[in-house]
Amino acid sequence: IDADARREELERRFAALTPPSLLHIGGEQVEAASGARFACVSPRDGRVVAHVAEGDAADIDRAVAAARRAFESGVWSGLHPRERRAVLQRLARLVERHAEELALLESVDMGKPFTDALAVDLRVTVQCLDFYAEAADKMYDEVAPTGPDVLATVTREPLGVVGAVVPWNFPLMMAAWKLAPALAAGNAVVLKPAEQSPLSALRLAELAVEAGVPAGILNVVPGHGPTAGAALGRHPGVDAITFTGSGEVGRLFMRYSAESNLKQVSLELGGKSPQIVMPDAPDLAAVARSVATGIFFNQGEVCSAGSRLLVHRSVREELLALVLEETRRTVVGDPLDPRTRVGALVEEEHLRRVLGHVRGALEDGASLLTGGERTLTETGGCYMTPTVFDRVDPGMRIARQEVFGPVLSVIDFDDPEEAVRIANGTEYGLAAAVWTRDLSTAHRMSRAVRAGTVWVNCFDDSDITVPFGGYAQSGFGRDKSLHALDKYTQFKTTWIKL
Ligand code: TXE
Repeated sequence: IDADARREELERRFAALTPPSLLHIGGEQVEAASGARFACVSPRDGRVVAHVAEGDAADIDRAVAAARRAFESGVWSGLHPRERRAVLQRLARLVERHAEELALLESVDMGKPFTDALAVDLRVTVQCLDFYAEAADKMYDEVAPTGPDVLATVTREPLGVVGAVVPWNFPLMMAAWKLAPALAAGNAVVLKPAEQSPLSALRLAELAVEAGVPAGILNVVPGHGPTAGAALGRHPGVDAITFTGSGEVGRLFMRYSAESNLKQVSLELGGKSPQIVMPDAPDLAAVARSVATGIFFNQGEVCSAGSRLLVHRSVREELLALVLEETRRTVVGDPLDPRTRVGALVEEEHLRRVLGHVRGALEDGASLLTGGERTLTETGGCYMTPTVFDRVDPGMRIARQEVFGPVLSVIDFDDPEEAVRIANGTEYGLAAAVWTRDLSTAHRMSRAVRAGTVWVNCFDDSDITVPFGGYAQSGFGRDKSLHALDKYTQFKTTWIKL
């Protein structure tokens, strides 16, 4: 296809859309109680693409009340699980049918390449809805081995009202990871999308109504963190918070819980994932491609981004040359252009934050091999050139702090123990990769590295069937897989004396 023609077509299609702009509370689309709206600015070109109703504490109150009423009524939790399955499957089909429209909203709203939004975010969202829909009527309860005079059952019950607070890097996919298992288990949900990227979640709420999700079971309230987010975290009517975002705000949610009703909290926070390349790594060209994708995919705005390349000294020169070649080849530009691999960073403030990390690395003595600056484009917008720092010491800020941008740090090592020590030497523990041909090395290192996911000879490969989440200060609780259901259910013991 002609890339320019495709880009123009997508531009036309977006211009013809009316992006959703109202809160979804109790099955209705409503203005914020205050009447306020906030501007959605596309980082693609700095243009305002929508004015979205700005929810605050009053709207969170309304949404939690609607969710509580709907939950207590049994209109969802009291359904035969098979019926919940059917509704969620209908939602999956609707999302599939509207995939291009949703990918377009996502791409323009937060800057990721449309191609990736469609191929990754939308595909995973549909898979996720289908997976938990299917799980809804296949969860069996337990009978405990209590002996002949007792029948003790251990049954799963929904928690009630779940508050989901999600970030802007995978807005729809993160929402799906939270709400699909929560809804499958019979809960009602109040979702607060990030203020930078509310559009796809609002559209999802419209599709949920069409799919037959009862009024009040899925509420979506866009708004700012310190107002709407905090109100949800502190609300006495919320039974659990499921959060993905920064460590700083994760800590706040624990405090909100402690200071309100001790609601359950699960946190998926940042990362500083190492890619460890051993001297016997298979095919360095393939490693280089994977390293580049692992850090530049989604502009590096990925919690599991492979931001540290830990390379054995014996292969470092060869690998570094290949990585640099891949980096310089990575096309930065308009998210709607099919040639683009790295789109726009989410907003000016974030671009400034990432450039601040670059300055810090230079001050600390890291050596800048390529990038490190804003990319200027014809359309304006928040673009950054893929960046590689060499001679990074594990103690430097750039090796310890999450950058959340297209910035790779190269760190050398001499033996596997040193590699593991460096890998485990940050406060995070979300993901890691090991590249080696040796089976024992692969097993030993994946055991020794403290991370929720360890990839061997690949990076970022995944599937809805495996859990995702962090060790250490990358958080606790797992998204994806059947284990995610543990966050949205509680166990009841019923002890019957016979
Ligand atoms: O995250 P925030 P930001 C990291 C990444 C990034 C940094 C800052 O390093 O550079 O965090 O990004 C809501 N009370 N990650 O500022 O603030 C907010 O409205 C209640 C890692 O965007 O954590 C949004 O819905 N809620 C990451 C959500 O929290 C509050 C993804 C996330 O925003 C709040 C994103 C408050 N006081 C950023 N303040 C990952 N793990 O993938 C904000 N929020």
